[in-house]
Amino acid sequence: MTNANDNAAGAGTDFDAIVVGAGFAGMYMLHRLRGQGMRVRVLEAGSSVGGTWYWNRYPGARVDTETMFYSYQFSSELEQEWEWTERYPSQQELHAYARHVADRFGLWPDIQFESPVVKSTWSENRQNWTVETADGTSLTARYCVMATGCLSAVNTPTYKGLEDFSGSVYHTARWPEDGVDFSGLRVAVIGTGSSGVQSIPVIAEQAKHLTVFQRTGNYVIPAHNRALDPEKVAEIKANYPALRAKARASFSGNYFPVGGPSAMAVSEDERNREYESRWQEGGLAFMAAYADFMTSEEANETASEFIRNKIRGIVKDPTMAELLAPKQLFMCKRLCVGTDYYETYNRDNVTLVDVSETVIDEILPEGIRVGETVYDVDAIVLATGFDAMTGALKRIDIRGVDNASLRDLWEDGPRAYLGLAISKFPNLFMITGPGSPSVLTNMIPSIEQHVDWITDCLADMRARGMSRIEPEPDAQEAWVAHVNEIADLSMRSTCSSWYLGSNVDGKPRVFMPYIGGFPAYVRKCEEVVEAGYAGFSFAEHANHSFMRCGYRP
Ligand code: N01
Repeated sequence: MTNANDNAAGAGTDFDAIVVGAGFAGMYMLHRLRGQGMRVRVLEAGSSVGGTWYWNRYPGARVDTETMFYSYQFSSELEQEWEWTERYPSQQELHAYARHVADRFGLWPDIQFESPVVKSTWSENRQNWTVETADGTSLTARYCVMATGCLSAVNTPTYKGLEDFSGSVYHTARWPEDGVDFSGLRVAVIGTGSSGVQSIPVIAEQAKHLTVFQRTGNYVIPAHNRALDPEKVAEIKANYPALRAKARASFSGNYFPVGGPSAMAVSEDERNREYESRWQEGGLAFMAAYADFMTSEEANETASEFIRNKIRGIVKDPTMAELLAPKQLFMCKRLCVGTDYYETYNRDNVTLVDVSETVIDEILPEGIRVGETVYDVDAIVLATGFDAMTGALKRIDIRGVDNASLRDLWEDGPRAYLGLAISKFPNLFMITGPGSPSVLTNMIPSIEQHVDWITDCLADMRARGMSRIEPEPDAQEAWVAHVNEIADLSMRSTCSSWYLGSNVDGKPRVFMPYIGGFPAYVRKCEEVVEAGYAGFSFAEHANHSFMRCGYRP
């Protein structure tokens, strides 16, 4: 691996743009901005590229979106030359892909690793950002792009006694690079979201005993992961542009076969045949069986009960099966995709502990206490997720005009225009920020759409001699109101999930992503541009005098 720390040009001096994060968003942003002739520095906390696919190295980690479509589409050469091996590739394969992209597009020299950003400050006098890393280094740039990821700020529960535990504690999203050998150990996994669902079956195979602490049972669709069929791959590659366009035109930016408008418009037999066929096919496409899962409780219950019955059929112990059977609405939390997840609970070395009502009270040196019971363990795996969407941004002390603090301004929830930019924070962009479809879509097309929008915007600005952009407060407020209004139309905004921040103590409950679908959102971004960047203010190089939206002649 090449590390740029020593050889990047211009260290300590001005850049045109600083990009925070070298995940899939930061890498593509770097590529596009360099293509505009900009001098760019990427600051990355980890020691390699890949973001999510660098940090999440837990056992069993793999993507749950079909990877022929969970991949960059900006370069047809890249699309054609890269050979995916599995329907849902492992973290290792995704990380190899990220490294390949960095090699192929020569990204390494402009990325500075092991450089977590702690502060970013706008100077109205100098019209630039000063970005500081944990080691005290500061760099300046006219533009700052936060490519910090939606699910990157780790959520670690504050259990009493955790620091006194005598064994090892791991978080799924900060897994040791050299892996962990659980052979002969009694292991606890806390959390049954996607990370728990993927790691539990793999850890159970290795550990002497596994105790799973479940607060909420989740809906898990089988992955049916398999090696990719070379003929199918060739067919997809031959038709990539059309297939990608079809995916982009779909609500979630995914290439899912779309089912009927309403689960209640068909007979029970027909509905169950549809569910069975999607269960057998596996994966997230189950969500697209009918369009009214999030608007009709009755429709939702049909899918919920189908999956609960699957669990009852798989898990031999009826009490355990009922505990695993989810009680909340289907799709309320992010749907999970797993391999042998429910089957794992038939193993003799696996225990399931319900912590929904009697919670984990404390961690003792020898184990975990729930009520009166102590579970002795040698290692604890926290599969407890993330402070999603806002966490990574709020953990950086971001200061805008008049020293405005992003943390303070977002105390009651995020406020941003299109999820791309924030009023009072000129020349700062977010990739897949709150108020954009982001986590409700296939992330890579959403990332590419934002990166392309930002790049085009900066190119337009340069062509017209503009150097400062900032959303207008009223446009931002109108967008936030719209995001909330359409969230309220969906039952998804009514239940506990990280989409609303309810997994993090003290976090305000606000449905953060835009739920109106990828095509509607893309259209809105295009309309803003067509209307001369409606809702944005610009200033010129010379006098920084403001122009209300519409600087085009
Ligand atoms: O995190 P989560 P994740 N005591 O928040 C529980 C993406 N992802 O890392 O539901 C006890 O979903 C918590 O319980 P509850 C994907 O978008 C993708 O698994 O809040 N339990 C929950 O069970 C995903 O949705 C992939 O009641 C506690 C679990 O911990 C997102 O990342 C793979 C607790 C956390 O689940 C996050 O997934 C992995 C406490 N104090 C992740 N605190 C793929 O592509 C939390 N929990 C496959």
